Amino acid sequence: MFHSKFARTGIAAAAAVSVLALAACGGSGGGDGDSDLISVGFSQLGAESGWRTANTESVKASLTEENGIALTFVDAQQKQENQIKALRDFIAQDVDVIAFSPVIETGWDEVLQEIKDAEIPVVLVDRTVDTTVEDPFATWIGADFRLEGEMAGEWVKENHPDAKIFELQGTLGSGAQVDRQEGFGAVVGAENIIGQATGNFTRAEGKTATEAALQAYPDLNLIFAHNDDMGLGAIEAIEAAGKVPGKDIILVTVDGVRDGLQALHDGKFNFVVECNPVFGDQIVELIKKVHAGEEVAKETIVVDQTFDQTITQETIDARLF
Ligand code: GZL
Repeated sequence: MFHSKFARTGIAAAAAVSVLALAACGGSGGGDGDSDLISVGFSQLGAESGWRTANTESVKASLTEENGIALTFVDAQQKQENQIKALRDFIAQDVDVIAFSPVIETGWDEVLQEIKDAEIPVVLVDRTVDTTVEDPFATWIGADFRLEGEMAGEWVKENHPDAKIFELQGTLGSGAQVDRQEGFGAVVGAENIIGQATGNFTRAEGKTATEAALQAYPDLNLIFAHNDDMGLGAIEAIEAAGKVPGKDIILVTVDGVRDGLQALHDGKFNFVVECNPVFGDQIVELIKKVHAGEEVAKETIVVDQTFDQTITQETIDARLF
């Protein structure tokens, strides 16, 4: 996944050099100049899910003045045009560093080139980009979405090899949707997936998509949802149809937010692949290194784990999100 991502974005080994060059020519943007805080423009894609809410909380708790950051945080309500506007505003404000989580992978070429021309380094957060711009960002931090799909697929292959699978896709064209779908399909076999529809990573749209799926595919008996929120919406639709989630219809999801793990503990989900949103502290460290012109790893993988119905209430209660 990362090879294809880097290949897609044409990132050359020169990335490290370009970051050092930025520092050398003082091209790291001026921010307000006289402040010793690092001015950071952060474009968050939205507030669509429990995962995003936890991620935003982690970002805001870490990118603070006490940690040396002057943060401008903008929520895009899941609209790419809002993110692009925010990124252009950050250029106009001449921030020191730009960080953003792209709602979908494509459509960023123009603004990424404008950011590069303004010599403002980019820290890419969570979602991935597919761009022709050379060396578009200094570093990316997030989860291995393809592996998450593969882990979900391995559990299905092991425990429900003959399942008739319906796939609730995340936001179409987002890195999380593309790669989870690829990883899952590669393991279970595309021929075992009888239908797919997007629920846009939200509970409401996951419910609507599942209502339609239950009508269209009466024999479906397993749903792979690209996130917990769509899975929770699916539970509502399944129960409204007079069926028992976790029994009549097996539910496999990704994220591991509290509501999802509670559904797992209550027997309504069957398997959850974690996608940890709490990495604001790591983002701060990357921002400081990039701003200082230090070489940083091109990617930082946030480690995940998996959960099944043996999960305890104590484990759920002790979690950060
Ligand atoms: C994954 C993140 C996804 C979550 C969803 O890192 O991009 O977006 O899985 C969220 O809950 O909407």
